[in-house]
Amino acid sequence: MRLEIDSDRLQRELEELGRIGRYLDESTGLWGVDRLALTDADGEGRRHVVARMKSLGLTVTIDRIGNVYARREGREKLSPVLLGSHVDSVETAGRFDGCLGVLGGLEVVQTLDDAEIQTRRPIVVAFFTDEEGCRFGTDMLGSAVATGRIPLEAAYALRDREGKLLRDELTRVGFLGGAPERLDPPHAYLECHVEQGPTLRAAGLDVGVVAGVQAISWHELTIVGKSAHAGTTPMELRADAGVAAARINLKLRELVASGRHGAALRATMGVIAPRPGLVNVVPGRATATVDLRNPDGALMRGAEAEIVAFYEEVAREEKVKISWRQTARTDPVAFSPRVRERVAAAASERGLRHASIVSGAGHDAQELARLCPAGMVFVPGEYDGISHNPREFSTPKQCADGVNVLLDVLLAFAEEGGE
Ligand code: HGY
Ligand code: MN
Ligand code: MN
Repeated sequence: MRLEIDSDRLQRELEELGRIGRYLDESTGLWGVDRLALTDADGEGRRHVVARMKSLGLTVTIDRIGNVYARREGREKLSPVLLGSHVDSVETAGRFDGCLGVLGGLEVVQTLDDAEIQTRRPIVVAFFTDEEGCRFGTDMLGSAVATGRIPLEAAYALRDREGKLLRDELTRVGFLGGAPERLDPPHAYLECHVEQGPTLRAAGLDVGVVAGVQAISWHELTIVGKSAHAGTTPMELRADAGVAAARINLKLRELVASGRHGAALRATMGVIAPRPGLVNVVPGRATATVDLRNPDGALMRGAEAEIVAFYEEVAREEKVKISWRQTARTDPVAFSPRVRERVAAAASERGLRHASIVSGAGHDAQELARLCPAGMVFVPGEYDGISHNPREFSTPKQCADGVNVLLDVLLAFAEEGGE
C-alpha cells in the first residue's frame, strides 16, 4: 500500500501560514501575502513554522544567517536528506511560493510519524533566509551563504532601501542564530515548488521534473541628471534621469526581440524610481533595476555586455551619469540526474503525467546543488501559473501530487547506505 500525505492537513497549514503577513490586494481584490525578508511579518511567519517543527518533535537549529534546520533522527547516524525552501515572500505574493516546499517537507515528516516509519537516514526540513532577494538586493541569500557562494560578512553588510543593515534586521526579528552558517553536505536535497509559470498547466501535466535553473543577472542602476523646471527648461538643456531609465527599459525589450541572445532571454526593469517624482520637475535622479534570465550561460554574458555598453551610450546622449552594480549573478545550474530519474519514476508509479522542465525562477535548490545531489519537483499553477501575485494558486490535488512525489523520492534517498 503506497504511503499518501494528508492533503487536507497540508492545505490547512498552507492557509494558516498564508494568513501571516496577509494584505487585501487592491488590484485583484484578493488576500495577498507580504512577508518581505526579515520584516516583522517574516519574523512571525518564521516563528509559526518553528513552532510547527517543534510540535513534530524535531530538533530545531538556527544558524548565523538565520537559516532554520529541523532534524528528525534516522535509524543510523548518516548524513541527512534535506527538504526545504523558503517562507519569506515578495511584497505581492501568493501563499504557495516557497511555503509549499517547507510545509510539504513537514507534511512528509508527519506522514512518516503517522505511519511509524523511521528512515535509515535522518531527515532535515529547512527554510533559508531571504530567498527572494528583493529587500536586500540578492536572491537565494541564506542558501548561498550556507553553501559558500556568499561570505557571511558580505551578507551581514547588505542594506535595504532605507539603509537598514541585514545583520541588524536578523537580530531584531530574533533569528540571528549561533550555529555555523556553512552547511555540512547533506546526502541529497529535494525541493517541491510551484512552477510559477504556464508550461505544466498548459501541457496538462501533473508534475514537473526540474532539469535545472537558468542563469540570473541583476543590476541596480543609479542615474544622476539635473532636476529642472518642467515648464521653463528647454528640451536641449535637460539631463533627464527618467528618460535615461526609460530608454534602458525599452532597450531591454529590443535586446530580447532581436534574438541576438537566444530566443529564451527574458529581461525586466522591475524598479523604476524617478526623483523627486513631481509632476513639474524634470527627474534629476532615478534608480532602476535590470533582471536578465537566460538558460544559456554564453548568451547571458552577451546580453549583459550589450546592456552595459548601452548604459554608456545613454549616459553620453542624455548627459547623465549612470553608475551600476551587480547585485545578483548565478550561472545556469543542472540538477542531479539521479534526483531527476527518481522524481520521474515516482510520478510514473503514481500515474502522474510529468515532463522535464527548466526552472525560470531561481531556487535554493540551485545553491544546494553545490554540496550534494539536488533536485526539484514542480507543481502546476492555475491562471497561467501566475506567481509573485496574490492570484497564485495551485489546487489541493496539484499540491498533494507534488508532495507525494517528494515523499517517494525522499524515501528512496533516505534508505540509501554510504557515509
Ligand atoms: O527571482 C527569482 O527567480 C526567485 O523568485 N527569487
Ligand atoms: Mn520561491
Ligand atoms: Mn519567489
